[in-house]
Amino acid sequence: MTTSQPAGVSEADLEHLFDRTIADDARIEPRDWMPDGYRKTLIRQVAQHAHSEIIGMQPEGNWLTRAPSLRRKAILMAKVQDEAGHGLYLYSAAETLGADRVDLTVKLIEGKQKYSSIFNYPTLTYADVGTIGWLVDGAAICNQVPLCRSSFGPYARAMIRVCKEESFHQRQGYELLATMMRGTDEQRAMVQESVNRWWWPALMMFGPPDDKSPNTEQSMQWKIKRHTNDELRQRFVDMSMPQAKALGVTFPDPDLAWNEERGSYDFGEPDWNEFTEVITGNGAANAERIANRRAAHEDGVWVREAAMAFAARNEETN
Ligand code: FAQ
Repeated sequence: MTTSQPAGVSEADLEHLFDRTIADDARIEPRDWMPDGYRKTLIRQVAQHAHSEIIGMQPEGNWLTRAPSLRRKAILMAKVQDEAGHGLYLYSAAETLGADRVDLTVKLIEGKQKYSSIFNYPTLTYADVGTIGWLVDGAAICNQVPLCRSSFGPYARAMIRVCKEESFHQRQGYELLATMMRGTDEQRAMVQESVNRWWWPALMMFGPPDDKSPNTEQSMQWKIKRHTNDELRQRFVDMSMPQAKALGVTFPDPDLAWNEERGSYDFGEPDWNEFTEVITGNGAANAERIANRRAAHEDGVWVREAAMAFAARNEETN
């Protein structure tokens, strides 16, 4: 990893320029000088984000062969492919920071880097496809729209396109659930049961509470993050409640209630022990997700070798 330091310019001057760029709300670009901690934090967050998009293909991918119609199958296939694309933009953004894509994947499959807790829950019914679109993509949008203003240029720009696609994902999930809610009692029950399972894990996507989040303060100072985990969680609850009412479902939280004074919903505490278990590898689907990712990585060896050989031959002939 290198830090550009033009000859004759002191580290203090570069740091000053970096601080001014952040204070002015301008973007840090890959060739700019940046503190090692800033680079390290970004690689950590962007890699975790990239891994989440790629691992996140699995829960919904589970229903591709069993989608109930050609139309639903085409929508789902497009959505899952979009997630692959998001992973690729994000690995590219990590590469601009000096990270190596294969190295990041190896760290993921060796359990040295995290991915979002949400993808360690199984998709038990077809309604889960709709609920993931509505709540999981909904939470992802809530978290990622502010990241379009993140201080690191390539990450912020990647987020603009990602958010546009996530909005389509959220709409297709909502539309799927709305269709099921207009169906039979059995379908309505299937939707409610699915929402009951995904609500709390969706709230956990925003990360631990602010007083237990070791990275938030520094990431906010660097304007990598623009809001705290709790601020975004609250925004998500407020955004989801009217949608749930329109859909005709409830969330499994007896403490959910409108707070007139705050102009927001009060809500209960997620089970943070469960969150810790899931992010330390003990969730229902962790082992399966990583085993699948490892197999795909190993199956892809010949493709990577062929691509490298092709690139090397092109270089020789040019
Ligand atoms: N899961 O100090 P903080 C998607 C870790 S994409 C697992 O608060 P930070 C699209 C955290 O890394 C979903 N680990 O950390 C889609 C840290 O561990 P470390 C992914 C979590 O970074 C939809 C430790 O806990 N989105 O859904 C989680 O300031 C459908 C302490 O936490 C992003 O990655 C968690 N939920 O804030 C795809 C968005 N939360 O690294 C397919 C970008 C926290 O120190 C289908 N990331 N941890 O060992 C972010 O905004 C932030 O990284 C947070 C965490 C908010 C996730």
